[in-house]
Amino acid sequence: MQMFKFLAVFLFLWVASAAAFADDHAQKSMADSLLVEKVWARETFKMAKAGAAYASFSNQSESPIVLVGASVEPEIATMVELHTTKMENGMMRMQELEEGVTIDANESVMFQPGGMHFMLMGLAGPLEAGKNFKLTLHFEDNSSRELTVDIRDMSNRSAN
Ligand SMILES: [Cu+2]
Repeated sequence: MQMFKFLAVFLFLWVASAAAFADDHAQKSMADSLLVEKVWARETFKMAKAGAAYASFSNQSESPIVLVGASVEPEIATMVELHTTKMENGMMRMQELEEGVTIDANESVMFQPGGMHFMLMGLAGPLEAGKNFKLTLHFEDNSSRELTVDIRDMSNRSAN
């Protein structure tokens, strides 16, 4: 009899944990719900201390995705900030997006020249056209996603 009780409790726990596990996986992480395209950076001059990277994002889920930050290896730059560009008194000014960037359900957001961008601060060396580097995106739900950023030459001004 004792053995049956034990078995019943064991089975209950097993089923409960299996259900919790399935629940966990029913909802995709923010990182997995995002379609990322056109990932690139502009080459920099030799002595540049900062660079910019761009990408376009499409949220393919029914809930908002919040990009809270990004990072690169120290061999590339010391830190990455999310920036936007605003016209102020006829001057283009960059501003940090401290709250991150929210991509609403089924919406797209473009990071592109003259607008939002990943600001690479403290470049370890110039970003050279033809090379690439890894950029990791960090999301509000603690998921992350690694991107390969292709470096393009200055003459290539289009987002493609
Ligand atoms: Cu910037």
